[in-house]
Amino acid sequence: MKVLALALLLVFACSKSEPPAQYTVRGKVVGVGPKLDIHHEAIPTYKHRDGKVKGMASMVMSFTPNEKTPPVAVGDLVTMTFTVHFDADPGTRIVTLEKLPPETKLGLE
Ligand SMILES: [Cu+2]
Repeated sequence: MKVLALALLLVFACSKSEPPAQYTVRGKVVGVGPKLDIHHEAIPTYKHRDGKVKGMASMVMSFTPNEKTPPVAVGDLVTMTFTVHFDADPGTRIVTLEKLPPETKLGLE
């Protein structure tokens, strides 16, 4: 039974081997905790779960930082690259994040 479970697990894992989609976007930090809440600009190239490019509007979303993510504060403007994992937790993971000059004009809605 254990072997079967392991086999199923492997099949499951292999079917999800497609690399997660990655996007680069600018935004403003609006919340800091274990996750960062970031009001991001629109992402026209965003692919939905069905694989179709439908874009994502400007909105506030939570992103999970990593050990290399520099400390940020509410109000900081940033540019970041993140990955989307539709069936995993966390679903949105920061890959790289850099602060932008505070005078940067962002298109937030
Ligand atoms: Cu979003």
